[in-house]
Amino acid sequence: HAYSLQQDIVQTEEHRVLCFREDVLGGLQSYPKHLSSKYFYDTKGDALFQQIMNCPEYYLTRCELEIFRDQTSSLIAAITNARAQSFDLIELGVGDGIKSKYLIRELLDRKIEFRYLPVDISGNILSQLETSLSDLQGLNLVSLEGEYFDMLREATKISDNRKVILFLGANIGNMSAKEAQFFCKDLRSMLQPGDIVLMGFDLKKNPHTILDAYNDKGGITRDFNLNLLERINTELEGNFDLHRFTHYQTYDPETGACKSYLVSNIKQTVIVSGTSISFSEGEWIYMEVSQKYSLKEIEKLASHSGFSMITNFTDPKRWFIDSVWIA
Ligand code: AVI
Repeated sequence: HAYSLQQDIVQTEEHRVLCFREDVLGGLQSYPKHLSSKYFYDTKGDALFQQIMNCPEYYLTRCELEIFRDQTSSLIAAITNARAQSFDLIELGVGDGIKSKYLIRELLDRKIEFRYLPVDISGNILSQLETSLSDLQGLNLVSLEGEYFDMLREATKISDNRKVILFLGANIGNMSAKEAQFFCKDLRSMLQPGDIVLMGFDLKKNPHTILDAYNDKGGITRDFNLNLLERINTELEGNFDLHRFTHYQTYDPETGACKSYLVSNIKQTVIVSGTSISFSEGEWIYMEVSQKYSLKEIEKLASHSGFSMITNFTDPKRWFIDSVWIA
């Protein structure tokens, strides 16, 4: 039995690398070139993202933390129902889970019955999370490592409890506006009437404030982007020279799209898994979008995907919003 389990682990690891290679080569052989920011989060990427969240320019985490710290009771009122029915609290892309810990602690203190199922693509961050939650007595915890919908399906298999989905940190922003529409529709199709979604959005604001958050003076965001090239070097036998690429960040206040690119400083050829990829001087790789929303756009996203917006929570500066929807 132990042997077959070991085999299983090896196979999923092989499959993971296979998908990674296919995505990377597909993206680098397209025009324009692109990579997926979901691959930012290896062990080094996790650490860099922690540093970003502590950057003075990166306001998002602090704003949402304020919401969770100062409005915990109202948040609980919004996600629990009158019948005090037990529920599954499923968090997609949990990361370090510091914000949700406010909620979880309060739910436990009030003896509200629930189970916590954090989902993340990074097994590394999930084990860190388990350690950080280990002081919470009586927490019923099941971590799920993998892609959002695969794990949501797993969670649905485990039980048919009422579901409360947390999707915080403006993770939705890492999808294009179109992808976000599909995502929310798919999410709705996996839920039952009465299930709740609590989604964090970064709001449109002074474009300088937004651009600065992704162009930090310390260059952490640059390193965060470059780290994906390093990951490709290590995991896919690549030979990217990180010094030959420059981070380029943009924000378009009209569409709300904040995008990052890596630009090739020179004409060059890079090998990835035995495949040659050539870059002209100034050619870019599109790395990530961090989409910003207005309240109107959030309302539209909710209603077009079959949810009703029940309430919203914002920080005092009104820079960030946690929107609560019911299926
Ligand atoms: C995880 N995600 C919401 C972050 C964001 O703001 O888009 C990732 C990030 N990229 C650069 N800085 C932070």
